[in-house]
Amino acid sequence: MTVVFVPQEGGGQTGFLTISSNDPDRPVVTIEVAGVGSSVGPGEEIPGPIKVDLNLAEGNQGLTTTTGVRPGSQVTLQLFAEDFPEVTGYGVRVVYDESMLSYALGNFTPSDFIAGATPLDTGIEGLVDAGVVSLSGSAASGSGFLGDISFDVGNGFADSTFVIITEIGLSLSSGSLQTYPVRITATLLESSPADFDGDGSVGFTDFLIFAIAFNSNDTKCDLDGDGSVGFSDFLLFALAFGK
Ligand SMILES: [Ca+2]
Ligand SMILES: [Ca+2]
Ligand SMILES: [Ca+2]
Repeated sequence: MTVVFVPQEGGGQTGFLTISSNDPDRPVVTIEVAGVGSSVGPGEEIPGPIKVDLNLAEGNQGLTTTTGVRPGSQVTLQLFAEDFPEVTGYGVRVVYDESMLSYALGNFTPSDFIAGATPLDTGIEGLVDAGVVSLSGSAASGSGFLGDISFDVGNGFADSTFVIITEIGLSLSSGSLQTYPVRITATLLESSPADFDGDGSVGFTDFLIFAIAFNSNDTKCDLDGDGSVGFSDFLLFALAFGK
């Protein structure tokens, strides 16, 4: 039986798990449970044997903050093994703010780091467990690309949000399970309103879009919201340029 702990606030939490059954000797069993909540926000990083990278180019560029995130977009984290012992499987527990992001089952796409391993993912709102297990006994060790995990950005997204790996589990070839409590954060930031093409920065292509919209009533380029694209918008655009 798996018990999932999703605290509404950080810090230590305790409670009781009561199991009622038709066992005549012990019809009710009460178990004390405790856990530590880690909030979905900035905090001290606790590294582990998996790294995240928000730069989708091949390889680990170590990008842990990305801009240009907007409602309706999708954010993908690349996962990388670092000096794994010989493993037949691995998993990560990822928490996120469900008012801003959502995870659809199947949005974890493993690499062939462990040949022929079977992907598994499960989750509830705000939490996903994803990983692979080798049913054939194939194993792998060392460092390398593990796969992609993607989140959909909802209409509730504004300003910034975080995706945090809170636990890593490795299934060792010896048969034992090694777990690591970690805190590995990917920070997702909204883009500037002047990033008209949504590529994450305000650059020359945005200037071209602005130039075309100048003197029109294009709402996207009406940065001060006065109903038309004019000189005051140009000043706001100039302030954002290059950021
Ligand atoms: Ca990369
Ligand atoms: Ca841009
Ligand atoms: Ca305006």
